[in-house]
Amino acid sequence: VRDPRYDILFEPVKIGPVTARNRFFQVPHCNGMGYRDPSGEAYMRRVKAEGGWAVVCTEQVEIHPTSDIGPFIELRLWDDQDLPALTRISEKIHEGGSLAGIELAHNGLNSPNLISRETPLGPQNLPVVSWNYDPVQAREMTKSDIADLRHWHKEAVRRSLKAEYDIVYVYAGHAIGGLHHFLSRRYNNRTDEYGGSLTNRVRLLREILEDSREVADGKAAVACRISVDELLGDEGITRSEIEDVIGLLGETPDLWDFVLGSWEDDSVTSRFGPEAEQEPYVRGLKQLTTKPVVGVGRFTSPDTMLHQVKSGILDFIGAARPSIADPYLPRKIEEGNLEDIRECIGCNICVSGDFTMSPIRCTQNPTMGEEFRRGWHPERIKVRSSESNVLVVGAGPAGLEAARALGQRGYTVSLAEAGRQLGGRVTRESKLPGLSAWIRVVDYRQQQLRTLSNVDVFMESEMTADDVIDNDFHHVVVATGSSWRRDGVGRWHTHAVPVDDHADVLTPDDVMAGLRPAGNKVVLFDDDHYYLGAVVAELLAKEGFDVTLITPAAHVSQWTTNTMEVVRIRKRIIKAGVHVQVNRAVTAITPEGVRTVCAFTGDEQFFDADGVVLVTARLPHDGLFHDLQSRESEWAAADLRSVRGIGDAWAPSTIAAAVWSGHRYAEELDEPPAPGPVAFRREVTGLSIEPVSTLTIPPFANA
Ligand code: FMN
Repeated sequence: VRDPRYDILFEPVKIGPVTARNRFFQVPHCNGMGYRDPSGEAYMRRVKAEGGWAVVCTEQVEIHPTSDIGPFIELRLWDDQDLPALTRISEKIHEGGSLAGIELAHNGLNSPNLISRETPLGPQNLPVVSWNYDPVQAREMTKSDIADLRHWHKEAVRRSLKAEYDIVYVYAGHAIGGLHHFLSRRYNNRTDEYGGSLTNRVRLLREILEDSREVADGKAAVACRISVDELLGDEGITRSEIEDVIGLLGETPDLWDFVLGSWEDDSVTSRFGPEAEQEPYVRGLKQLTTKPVVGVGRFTSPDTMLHQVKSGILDFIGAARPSIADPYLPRKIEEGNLEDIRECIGCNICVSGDFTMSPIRCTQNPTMGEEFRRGWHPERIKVRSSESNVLVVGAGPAGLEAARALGQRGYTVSLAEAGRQLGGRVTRESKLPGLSAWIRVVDYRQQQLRTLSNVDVFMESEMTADDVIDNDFHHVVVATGSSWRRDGVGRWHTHAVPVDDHADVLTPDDVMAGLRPAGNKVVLFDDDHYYLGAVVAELLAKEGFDVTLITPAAHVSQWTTNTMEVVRIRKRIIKAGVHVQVNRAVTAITPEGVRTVCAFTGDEQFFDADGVVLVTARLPHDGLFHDLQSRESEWAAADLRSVRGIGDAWAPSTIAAAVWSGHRYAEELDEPPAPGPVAFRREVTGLSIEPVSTLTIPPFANA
């Protein structure tokens, strides 16, 4: 039963001609599925609607081939051919009882048009601002281009109505939506009536909002998503300019959706920004309009949400990442099950789906992106199909999730952990600078295990193959994690690096266990390229060590370009006083320091160091798995039917991958294997009708 304090969050709110059943609003977010996997997207959105988000939006939808931001996989509404995909998504959102929102986007300067090969369009002649430094320039839009853009947007609104959307967005945010570029002095130096004064820079936004309302004609609401501060001072959009924009246009849309700065600023990770970080930027804007406003801020705490509404900051609690981690978040608040909320940890692995053009994943919610493909659901799971009992060895992220999901299926589960704490690497890593929110991966699962009487947890219970065979387990799953290598093997070195016996070499596991280099001068060799190298460097620097981070990559923590953290990481470690050497590899370690080579020329350079930390690769703890495999002849007598490995013990990867593999194990136990090599349902591209001209091949002119 809902705590009456939260009643206000469940009040219906009118958005122009439509009414949201409560104040929970899943703001637009991409998902790496888009036009390639529209059914995957449709089912993902439906689960959110079921979970109680009154409004469920698409991601940005390209309204025209000149707005092609490929290779990113978003939705398209280029012409009527895209209607079936868009309609399937709105249908699924409606099935779940929510309003469907569509974020129409002309990405202007942000679209390199790699797929359509159209010329990019912008307020002025400028290189496109795509993430990949595409060697492409946008052309300054003429009046006739502007008229075309208005026409395309109207057509997109018309198509959105056909596809039965209830809320149609005009996107002027994140320096992605092209209207943002017109609004911002950073990108707009026009001298005509679309440039110069704020009234001029806002003209196109006003025209498109008015056009959209005219076409929507009371059948759908019109929303405006806008960045409230570009965080560039007078070089870009300022908060005071946005106050003036709302003064000029406040009543034109039916809803305002406020975001902060660029996408990197808006979807900031927990390592770099707290929940509700945007509050100071958004506070006071609602008072400038009678229209409802939605805002974001990685909201996972019902009390923080309450504060946003009660203190008149927001009308709607907007969420992208919290709705990914827990599609049922509103329903859990409504039903009084706060302890069941699967809180977003703010790691942005969800964002990496977009950057790697693969279906969205989530560390906390392994079913994300699997709703259609594998039929997984964040709250429901099929009942066990046998009376088997299962031993899960290791209570890290994979083991915890396997035990939880197996328990939810009704299996009798024993979870054996060798150490004194649950959580494995997550518990250890969450003590490092900036990673404390990651402990939520453990907290959620620990809480769920407490409610499952069929799951027993045994601490300080290291298991040997004898222990397994001598006890009555039908299935054993080994989730014993991994440890960082001490020999330098990784991407750069596929064989051990020469290390002098007297050299002081540590791994991240040593550092997390409290060991420190004996002397002050430390070299950290990062050949892992995700977060840990920089986090350990930051920790040591803050403790007073003189740290040099050496990496063969072009950036520190190169892979975090995919979580949009790379710039903040670099800034943080510069501020922490860490020296950085990129494009350089450590080739030998002596008691005096490290020999290194330039990644390009091979030129050598020696760096003095008292100690070295190697962050290169990990070795799976797969001893128990192999011991059991080698004794397969004894299994039948012990009634042992299967032995499997999951998570890092199987192959080290991300925490998200470990949780996912634990979940997969639980979903698939005792189930018939997939009929073919592909374990999931695919959306296969329908072939177009061949053009007649290709059926008969005419002779070439020069034949
Ligand atoms: N914002 C958009 O306006 N359009 C998008 O297509 C979009 N894609 C996103 C994809 C992901 C995976 C995430 C995490 C965010 C995306 N955003 C997009 C930004 C979110 O809508 C939101 O403003 C931001 O993440 C902050 O909200 P949160 O803290 O609730 O995640």
